[in-house]
Order: sequence, then C-alpha cells, then structure tokens
Amino acid sequence: MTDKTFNVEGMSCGHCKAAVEEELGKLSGVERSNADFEKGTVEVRYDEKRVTTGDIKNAVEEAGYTVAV
Ligand SMILES: [Cu+2]
Repeated sequence: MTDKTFNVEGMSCGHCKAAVEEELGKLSGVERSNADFEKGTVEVRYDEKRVTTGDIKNAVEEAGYTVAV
C-alpha cells in the first residue's frame, strides 16, 4: 500500500470533502481517502499495482476539483 497526499484546488466545505472521497472510493485499488478542505489536501492510501496517480487525479476531476502538482 502507498500513502500519498495530493493538493486539491477548489474544495470549500464538507460537501466538497465528501464528493472527493466518494469519487476516490469508486476506485477499486483505493483503500481509504481523507480529504481536508481547509488545507486543500487529500490523503489517499492505495494499491499502486491497481491504481495510478493519474487515476486518482481523474477521480478528483470527476468530482469537480483539480489536483495541483
Ligand atoms: Cu463544498
């Protein structure tokens, strides 16, 4: 398992947090995620054999936010 923190732009409340976490939860290789809208980050624990950082970025974008590199 890999733990990585991504910077997410555009989150402003608990709804945003939930939306990001829900979308990441749809990826079968993601064990858990914890978004923090105040810091603008999401910590993701995932299986790097099944999920790429690109998949994670796509999921965050699917939720309506942007991953800042
Ligand atoms: Cu919000």
